[in-house]
Amino acid sequence: MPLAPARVMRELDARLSPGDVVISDASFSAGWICSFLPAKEAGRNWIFARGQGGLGYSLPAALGAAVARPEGRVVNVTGDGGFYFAIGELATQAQQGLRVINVVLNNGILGWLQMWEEIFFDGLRQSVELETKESQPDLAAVGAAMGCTGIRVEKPGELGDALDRAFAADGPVVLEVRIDPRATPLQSFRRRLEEGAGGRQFDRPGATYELRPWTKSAGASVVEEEGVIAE
Ligand SMILES: Cc1ncc(C[n+]2csc(CCOP(=O)(O)OP(=O)(O)O)c2C)c(N)n1
Repeated sequence: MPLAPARVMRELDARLSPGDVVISDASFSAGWICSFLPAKEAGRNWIFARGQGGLGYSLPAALGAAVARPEGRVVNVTGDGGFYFAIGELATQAQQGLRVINVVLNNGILGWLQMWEEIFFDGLRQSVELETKESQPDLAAVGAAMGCTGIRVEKPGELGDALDRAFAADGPVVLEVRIDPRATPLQSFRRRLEEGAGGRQFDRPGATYELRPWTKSAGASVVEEEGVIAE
């Protein structure tokens, strides 16, 4: 506890068959799949939001895949941030009775951006939280309200049964898994977070990120006065 996303991939792997489709949203979901979920066969069965890496790709993409493979099983893996982009399409999945398992890796935060801010903006934490202690969206309940089976998992030991239920369902499922908000599949992020103290100090080739010159909006001066943006 909190649950590691690699465990989710491991449990998924045990239940997937050749021909099943896995769709990844942008951000860490793609890294968890690539690192820990071996493809069962060659072919276009593992589908990623590449190109622009647009969040919100996977839920509607899963709709298309499920229509194309009505006998198959489609698993959509997404973060909570990406999931929010296209939540209305859950109703379409339900209307069409599509056998999509929407696995939401819910870390309560825009994880990639939070770590990017922390590493490259000297510990800044701004506009990334998707919940507070007092207010946490219940995504399994959202799924149920939209006509899907809603399942919520918080403990690693609950995961197997939850996935068995999801794979046995005849319509769409929202399987919300609360995961560790500090988990990242990016080795470079892990290393930099362990090393700490400002990403601009790294001297390994390819390990530095040069910020482009700032374009300041009218409101930016307020932030500057607080000394958050150092130039
Ligand atoms: C449409 C779109 N808007 C913004 C971004 C920039 N972006 C990349 S990763 C990320 C955070 C995604 O958060 P979440 O879906 O919760 O996944 P996590 O990073 O926590 O794995 C954002 C906003 C993007 N890739 N696509």
